[in-house]
Amino acid sequence: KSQNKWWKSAVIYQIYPRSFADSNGDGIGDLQGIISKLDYLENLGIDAVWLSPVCRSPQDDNGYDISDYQDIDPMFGTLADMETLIEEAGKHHIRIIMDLVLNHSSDEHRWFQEAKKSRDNPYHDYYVWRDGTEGTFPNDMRAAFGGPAWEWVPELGQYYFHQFSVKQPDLNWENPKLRREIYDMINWWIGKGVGGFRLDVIDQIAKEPDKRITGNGPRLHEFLRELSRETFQKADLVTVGEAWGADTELAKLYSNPDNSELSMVFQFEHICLDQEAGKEKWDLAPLPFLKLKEVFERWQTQLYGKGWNSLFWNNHDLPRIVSRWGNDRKYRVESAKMLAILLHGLQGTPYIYQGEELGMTNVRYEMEDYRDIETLNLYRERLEKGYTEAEIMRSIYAKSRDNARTPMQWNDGENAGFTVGKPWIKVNPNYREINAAGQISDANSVFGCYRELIRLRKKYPVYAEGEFRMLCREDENVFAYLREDEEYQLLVICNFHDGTVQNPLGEPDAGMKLLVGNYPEACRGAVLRPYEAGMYLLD
Ligand code: TEU
Ligand code: CA
Repeated sequence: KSQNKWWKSAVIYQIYPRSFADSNGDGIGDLQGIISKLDYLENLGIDAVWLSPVCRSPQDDNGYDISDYQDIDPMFGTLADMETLIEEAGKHHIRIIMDLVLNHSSDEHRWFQEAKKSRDNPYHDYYVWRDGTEGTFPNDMRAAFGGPAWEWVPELGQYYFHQFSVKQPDLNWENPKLRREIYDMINWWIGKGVGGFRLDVIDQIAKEPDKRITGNGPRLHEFLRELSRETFQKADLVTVGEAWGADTELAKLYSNPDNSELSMVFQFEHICLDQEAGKEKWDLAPLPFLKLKEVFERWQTQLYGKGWNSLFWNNHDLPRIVSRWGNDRKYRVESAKMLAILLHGLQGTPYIYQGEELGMTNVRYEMEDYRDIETLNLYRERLEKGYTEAEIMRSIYAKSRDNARTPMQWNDGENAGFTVGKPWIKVNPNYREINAAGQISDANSVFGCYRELIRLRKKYPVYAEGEFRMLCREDENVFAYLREDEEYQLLVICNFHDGTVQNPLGEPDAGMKLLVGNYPEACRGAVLRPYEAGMYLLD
């Protein structure tokens, strides 16, 4: 068992490969493209890259529908390219974390092709089937991307269960043969030298559809402990489970310091706050700021010493944070840095999603320019339900997953330097102002701020280990907290508001050393300017 927890002071960078860098002009990002940007990533200072899926896939859900777990999709390159990436990244002190999609496979996976041949095919029980008659579903469960969660296979006279698209049949974790096959596959990747895994919707593997159970099924942690024992515990890896259904108690199980399950989870409590209670993410509501503070405080204090947090504002499913909870018009740079400072002072492992370090923003496309299956289905469904076009577009502008999937903005040249061909999805038109080339050598850029925050986390153990204390809990504009260990006290003050506010902590005194801020001159007096943020070391 490995006790070496390198990932506690690491910062991880997420790459969405198809939108990162295209090396061969087909308009789709690829592995050689990533290899060509390793210097950029090393300069930023990150320790590991989480790669969204690059395995062979018909791309119904952009790679989250895998048809061969042990091969690379030709769109991204070859297995040899993947081996080169792992090796070259290593030379840049970067580990490669793969995305494991274990809740479902593609319907084009060999297992599923076999499974639907007959009820007594050895692979039939790798998936979740129910008898029935055509048109009468086993129950009324719905799939995440719309429509029923059951699909009829006339040849078998059975339905298969799918929590996501029809092309993503759910795997049956009750079957020990399937589990063994998955462990062998994972160990094969470990043998290739990957640095860890991100586990897609891992809280949904132990489903019991007859009881309408999808998340947090009764056997979930039993399966996870077996998975961890058979695979992850044999190497020095970081593992992070995507768990929409995790509260702090469950997170302690997942990230138990005894290493019996995973290193940490992604939990989404903070990121679901700006939607109407009990409704969908498309049903927009203003962010309840005091609630946001309460959620962070609860996670920071309850996991202290008992589990491990991941820290994120963004990923490939979420809108851009500067557009969402900052201000991408008047205070783009200031608010992007404020959000970075707020998050990077907390305990946990920070994740930066590609382009976040540049302050990349949401987009507003014509409907025909959207690509995401979830967005396309939503548009159709809500039109049918009688929503107006304007209402639907408002939700899509705010929450479409394509906000995160526009090509990485490398420079102000054609297609933002992402491709010399025609990009698979349009580039955000603001790439002439917002791009990496304009920021990498500017310490005052958003990039410069992220780079500094990463450097500080490596320098002071208080970031990884310090205790968290919330300050001025009731303040409706300011998010402020302390982190403390025996040696250091770190103070973070953030004005979350787009106007000037009173600093509830009063005027900064001479004993406060500013480590990072987001205005050119340090704060004077007892006010905080719009989105002003500071991270201080106290003596
Ligand atoms: O996402 C899990 C998930 O539940 C998503 O459907 C999420 O709710 C949605 O994107 C929010 O709008 C993971 C992956 O991150 C996502 O990209 C995949 O589409 C999904 O699993 C299926 O594999
Ligand atoms: Ca390409």
